[in-house]
Amino acid sequence: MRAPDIIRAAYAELIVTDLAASRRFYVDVLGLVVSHEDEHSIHLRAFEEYLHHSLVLRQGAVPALAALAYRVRSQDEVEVAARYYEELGCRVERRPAGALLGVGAAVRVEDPLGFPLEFFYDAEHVERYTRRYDAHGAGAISRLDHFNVVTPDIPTAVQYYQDLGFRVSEDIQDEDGTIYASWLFRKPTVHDIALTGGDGPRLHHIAFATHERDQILHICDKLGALRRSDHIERGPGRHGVSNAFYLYLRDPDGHRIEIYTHDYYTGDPDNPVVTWDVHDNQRRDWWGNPVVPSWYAEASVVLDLDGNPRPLVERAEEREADVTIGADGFSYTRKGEEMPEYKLGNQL
Ligand code: 4SX
Ligand code: FE2
Repeated sequence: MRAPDIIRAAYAELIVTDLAASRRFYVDVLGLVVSHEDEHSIHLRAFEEYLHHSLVLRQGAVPALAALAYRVRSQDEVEVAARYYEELGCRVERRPAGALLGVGAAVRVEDPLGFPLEFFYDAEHVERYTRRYDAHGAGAISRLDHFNVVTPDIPTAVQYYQDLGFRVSEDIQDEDGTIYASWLFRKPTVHDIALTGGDGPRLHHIAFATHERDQILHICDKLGALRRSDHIERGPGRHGVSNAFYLYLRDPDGHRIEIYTHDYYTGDPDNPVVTWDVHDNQRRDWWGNPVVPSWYAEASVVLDLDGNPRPLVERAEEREADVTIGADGFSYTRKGEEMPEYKLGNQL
């Protein structure tokens, strides 16, 4: 059975414990556009999106990921996805038209890595706010860009995604060939999905794109002005991997949201893969700023299709945080040179 023709990462459904608090964060602070809301859920989109939603917030008891949705190229591909996962022996549920607000007949699966995935094509079109500059504000978020998930066995996960038709753009390895993280794409950017090595399945973050770095800096300024700087977890900064400008926020439930801009085009068939050394201090922050421990350690619980939390499988291989914690002397800014004394204290 061939793999479905996936276009891109399209939306995420998150369980949140206080819908009103989430609304204040995603709508009042981040400026996402409400496509639908009722007492159980809020469907949101960013300014350039014309499909009904790129983020669904659903009220629930425990913060968790309920689904990551990929858009496929046609309605026929939804059934191709169903058969593909049936053949893999995965649990597959068809959601008829009308079952999911804003999207047509879709399929949800529990994938081999333990993640709840959705495949859809038909979707309700809504107003695209591209030229609604009156509504944008200085921190305008344009569109969903990617998902990042935590999974214990990166080579197995990379193979699974390559079989689905994704291509690797960048990864992080050590000299023994241990792979700590990998970035893969369908749309011609650095990624639709990033695989982060750790106990999984867990959701590391979902990322939205802005057009400009200024918009990310404005979000920081706005959070400061609102005395909500505690939503900022990491950044702003420049990634090594992807070259994107970034900011990581934590929502009121602790779900991690990245705001991301200025990665690069990857669409040619011979797009070169970039491999980073796990000891390179500039791999995750091009300016060499340390990554905060919570960024490595914390991630959201993932639900099965019944809404129950998935048990975690531990990562057996070395963890990136352990490789880079402490003054092990193996990290470098210039290979072969010692780190200056004042840097050794914050090596994570
Ligand atoms: O921290 S990394 O520079 O490895 C990185 C993390 C690069 C791109 C991303 O989207 C990300 O979340
Ligand atoms: Fe990211």
